[in-house]
Amino acid sequence: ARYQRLLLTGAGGGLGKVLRPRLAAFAATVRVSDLAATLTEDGAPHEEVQPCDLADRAAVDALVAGCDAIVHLGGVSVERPFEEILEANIKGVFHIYEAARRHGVKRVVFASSNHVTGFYRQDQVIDSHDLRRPDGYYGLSKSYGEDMAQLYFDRYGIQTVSIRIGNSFPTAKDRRALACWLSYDDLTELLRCSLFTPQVGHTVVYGMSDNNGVWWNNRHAAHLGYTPRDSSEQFRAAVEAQPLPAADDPLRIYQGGMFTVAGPFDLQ
Ligand code: NAI
Ligand code: 15L
Repeated sequence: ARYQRLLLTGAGGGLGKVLRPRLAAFAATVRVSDLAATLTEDGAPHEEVQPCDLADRAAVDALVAGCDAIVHLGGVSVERPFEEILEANIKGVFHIYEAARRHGVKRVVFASSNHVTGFYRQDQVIDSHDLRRPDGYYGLSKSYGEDMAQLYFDRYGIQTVSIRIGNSFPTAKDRRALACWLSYDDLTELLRCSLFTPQVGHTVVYGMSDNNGVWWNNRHAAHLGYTPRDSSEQFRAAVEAQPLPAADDPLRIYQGGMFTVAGPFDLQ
């Protein structure tokens, strides 16, 4: 099965750029979107390029029209002042779901984040039913996005997989990343499972590779059939050659690492 037209938001970002060519396997046409300034690459033959600010409700409505699934990666991806998060992430995710409802889109994959539960300690193992403990405004906005997904499933039957992505970059760069790294190939496989598993309701899954010493148990997402193939072990020797952070360093204590101490952002 493939979709007719899949929307990718955040297409100009780190993960968006990696995923663009890979999504050709999942849909006949991929509509790629980001802020105009960020969406600089030309479209491939299978792509439609449509810049859009997620904070603009009418523009998002037009962006979603004609699509039959959405991979929503767009938004502020680090801790920032509340006002920035409010526009891109909180209003943005509302605009996406409202447009999905109006245009009959039945499947969304939402790029949530490990920062929804960032205040758990690194010596704890949690699953998606544990209480959320966002580590900042960014984590809070992803928590809100998950609640939005649940509401639009309960009311309108729009199904979502919220992927609480760990750390998805070419390599795992520190000890924290060894536990939560997600390779691009495993991310692609998790997207495939999220887009094509028939009944997902609203499923929350942690996005991680088959790493040693993980903090997350995906028992409540087993129906996705996601089996990671990669592991961060390949980076362990290089990482462990680095000095160990001090015992009271948030990077060593909390799952969310330094996000737990970003800010505050005072009025200027
Ligand atoms: P990124 O910051 O490279 O990409 C996000 C994109 O969203 C950017 O290109 C940015 O221009 C766009 N964007 C920001 N505000 C916007 C707005 N108002 N309207 C339209 N587009 C806007 O982040 P990355 O690493 O590619 O992550 C993609 C998604 O996955 C994000 O939602 C991020 O929160 C989430 N995620 C990523 C993780 C990672 O390890 N890469 C970990 C956890 C979550
Ligand atoms: C995230 O949510 C960010 O988007 C990404 O840039 C990384 O900082 C990642 O979490 C992480 O926790 O390492």
